[in-house]
Order: sequence, then C-alpha cells, then structure tokens
Amino acid sequence: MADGSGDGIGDLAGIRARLPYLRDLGVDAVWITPWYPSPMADGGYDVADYRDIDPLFGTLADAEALIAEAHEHGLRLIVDVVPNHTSTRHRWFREALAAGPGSPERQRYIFRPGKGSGAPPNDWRSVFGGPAWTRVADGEWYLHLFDASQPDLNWDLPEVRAEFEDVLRFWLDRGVDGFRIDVAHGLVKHPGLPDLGVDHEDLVKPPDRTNHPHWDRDEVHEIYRSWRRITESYGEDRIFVAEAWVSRPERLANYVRPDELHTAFNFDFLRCAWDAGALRAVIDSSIGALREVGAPATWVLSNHDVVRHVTRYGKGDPELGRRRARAALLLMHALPGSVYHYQGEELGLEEVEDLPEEVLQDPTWERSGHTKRGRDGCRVPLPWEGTEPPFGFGTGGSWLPQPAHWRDLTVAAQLDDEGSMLSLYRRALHLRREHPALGDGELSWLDSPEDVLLFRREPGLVCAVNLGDTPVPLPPHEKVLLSSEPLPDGKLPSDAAVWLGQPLAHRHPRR
Ligand code: TEU
Repeated sequence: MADGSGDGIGDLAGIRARLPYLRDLGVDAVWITPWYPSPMADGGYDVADYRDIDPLFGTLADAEALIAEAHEHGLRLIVDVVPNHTSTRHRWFREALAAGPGSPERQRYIFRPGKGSGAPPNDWRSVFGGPAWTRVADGEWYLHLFDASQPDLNWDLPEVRAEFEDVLRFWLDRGVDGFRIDVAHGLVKHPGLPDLGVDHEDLVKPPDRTNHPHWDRDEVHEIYRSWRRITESYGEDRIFVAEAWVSRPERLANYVRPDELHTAFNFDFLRCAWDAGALRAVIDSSIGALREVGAPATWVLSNHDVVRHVTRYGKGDPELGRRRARAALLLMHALPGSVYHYQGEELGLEEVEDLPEEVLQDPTWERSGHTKRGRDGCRVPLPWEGTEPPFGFGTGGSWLPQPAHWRDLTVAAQLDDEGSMLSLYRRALHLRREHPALGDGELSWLDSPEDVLLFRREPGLVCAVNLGDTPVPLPPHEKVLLSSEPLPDGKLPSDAAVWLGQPLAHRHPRR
C-alpha cells in the first residue's frame, strides 16, 4: 500500500499513514496479507514465526498501534493466517530436519520415504510447478503443495491444531477483527496419500470429485468448527473469510455453515468471463448455494494471485478493460453480500505485463522453468501522487517498478476528477453505506435482452449492465450512478452499467 521506512517495500507505517484514504474510500475493513517474519520466498506466505511481525514491515508494537488507529477510523483489521504450511525456516521445520526420520518432530510435517527407485512418495504436484515432494539429506521426502520452502503441516496431529488455536488467540488478544484463512481447502490430506492418478491440469480448482486426496476434504470442517468457537468466545464481531478454491458453490457453502466460518471468497465470480449469461449463472448459483446455509455471498474481481481484471476484461486493450471494470464495479456493488477489493483496483490499475525478468520475485517464475511470469504483475505498488515513479509510494523507490503512464492514474490525479474510477468506487461505496439493505436481501431479475443484466434490489434500486455490442434503451428511472455517459438518445452504451432509482413518473406525477 505504501512505504513508511524508505526501503521501497510497503509496511505498517505506510498503511497507517493511508488509513484516512481507506476510510474516505468508504470501505469498512482492511485485509493485510501475511505480515509475519518470513524469508519472503512467497510474498510472506512462508511464515517463520506466527507470533511476530517481519522487521521489513515493522514491529509488534507497530501492529498494535495500527490496529488501534484503524479502529479509531472506524476500520476493522483482518490478518492472514497461513495454516497449510510453514516456512522451512520455522523452528518446527528446523527441528524436524535435525531430529531425523521417525522422530516426533517430523510428525508435525508430512515426511515419507520415497518409492524404491528414488522417486517421490506419490504423484502429487506443487501448485507452483514440479513435484510436491522434496528430498532431504537422510533420504526422506517432505510434502509441499506450494513452494519447496513451504512444507505442509500434518493437521492430523493434535499439537498442530492446538498451536494454531493459540496463534488465533494471540492475535485476537491484540485486537484483530478477523482472519483470512490461506488455502483453507488444503489442510487435511487423505491418510494414505494415494496417487492422484490423473493428468491434473488445473491444480488450483479441484476437479469435481469427492474424496480428493488433498483438496477440500470433508475432515477439514472439524477444524473450522473449533476455530469458530474461539472467535465466538471473543464476541460476535470477529470474523473469518476462507480462501477456498473448490469445485462448486455447494462445496463452498460447506465452509460457511452456521457453526463454521463467516464468509468465503467466491472465486467463480472472479473467474467468470465478461458474458451476461455466464455472470448471471454465477450470481444465481452463488446466492442460491449460500442461501441454504444462511451465509452472505462474497464478490471479488481481483487479488494478489490473479491477473488484474482490467487486463482480463480488456484482452489487450486497457481502455476497454477499464470501461468494463467500471461497469463491473457497479454490478458487484449492487449484489447482496460482501464486496472485497484488491488494492489499486479502485484506481483502474492494469496488470504490469512487461516487468523486466530480473525484478520478478514470484516463485512460479522459477518453478515453471521461466515459462510462467507469475503473479508480480498485479503486485506493483500503488501510485499515490506526482508525475514520476515511485509516485509517492515512499522515499526509496518501489520494490517492483511502476509504469510511467501511471502518472495519470495516481490517487491525486483521480481524487478531484468526478469522472475517475476512484470517484466511481467512492460513490458506489458511499451509496452502499447509505442503503445498508443493498448489502443483503433479495435480488430479482427483470426481463431484458440476452446481453443485458437487469435486476432489482431493495425497493428502489435497479441495476442494468450492458455486455452486448449494441446500446439498449433504459426504463424511465432516475439515474443514480452511471459507469459511462449515456448516449444522447438516453440509451445505455455497450460495456456500461447504471444504477437506477425510482421511476421518474412516480416521483414527478404529471398534472
Ligand atoms: O493461494 C492459494 C492458491 O491456491 C494460489 O496458488 C492461487 O490459487 C494461485 O496463485 C492462483 O494463480 C494462497 C495465497 O493467496 C498465495 O499468494 C500463496 O502463494 C499460496 O496461498 C500459498 O500460501
């Protein structure tokens, strides 16, 4: 978000300085990716100590001050918890290596002998590429579903469960308002570690198969039921959001049953193409599945793991991408449930696709044998102000270089421009705050041409999104918020959206 120390890396002081910006944007909570001591082999998702702050970002006292100050601004603070794996630098892993095969220290991870011919114990693959097993000096192999520096923990061991319950309490005691659970669908593995036995193309989204050897196993829910009891003991306001890549909305709904997690990211919306029929189906299936368990839907378009949606929607044309992103933001904020933003989407930032190879840091770059550029392109630091990099990010440059043309996308450049992406986000968020009913309640579809999404929300709000190539006429309603100027004939142009208020005829009756 911003760098307070001048080393080019975002930190807690930087976030603190920008809390007023976040408050004025209109969000009510901030999720911070892992801030723990880490060798940073995977952006901090390789945790060496779950009860401290990495010196790159600040100190434990800084974290406490940040939490307190966020609360003063009316913002809640959600931190990332990474329970699937630790860093190889974690004390437990170092002890496991030292203690050797068969030791209780090794039980905390998933160590196995290889197959006779020097092959790994099974055919599981790392999400980042290559086998999910690495061999240590004494010949045993350890499992890592991600980077080799991220050994998977053994969640069958009561000690591992107790440790994480204690970690949750550690941060709850320090005032955090909730946790984003990393790889929430991955913790429990099939006890026999059976081969996948399939050519497993999509490692992230599990195939629609029950009893998958390591994704979305039913046993994982027992963990979340016990975690829920912990947050409940701190009152009603502490929440969990699961990062769970699952096959179907019904599987996601399992994570948010009344005695489990409060919310879960819905990646079907993020993955959906810019297509009216597909989006409508995703919206319906997401809301439908969650209604069964009484949990709110969630909507997310970008995050630190995926190509920014301006780029996905634009297909090579950032201006088209931004136009669609503006329409998508009106769509997303008109839906019932919670909305999550990824930093910089409110500025309309696109993926930086031409980062020089020498600055790339994401492990997928190395592990794919330099065939996948990885996730650095969506992580380039935000431009705040000024005409040259680092655009007010800090005094010491920025850890990934920002494109020069971001001078037109800085916060300062957009703040007073009523037509900017930032102004549109702010207005949408403020309207959502003024009308809390928008955040829940029902959605009803209205008759519309095939390429148009048209639905009614709480009495008085209708949202129309035109995903087709031709302009469409709009009903005679007050236009509350528009993603693009309407055409002179009053029609809604292609790739545009509008929020409509009361029918004009009702508010201004003819005499
Ligand atoms: O991501 C989990 C995950 O499955 C990711 O690999 C994601 O699906 C993929 O990057 C999409 O391209 C979480 C974190 O969000 C990610 O940053 C970490 O690298 C990963 O866990 C390991 O902790």
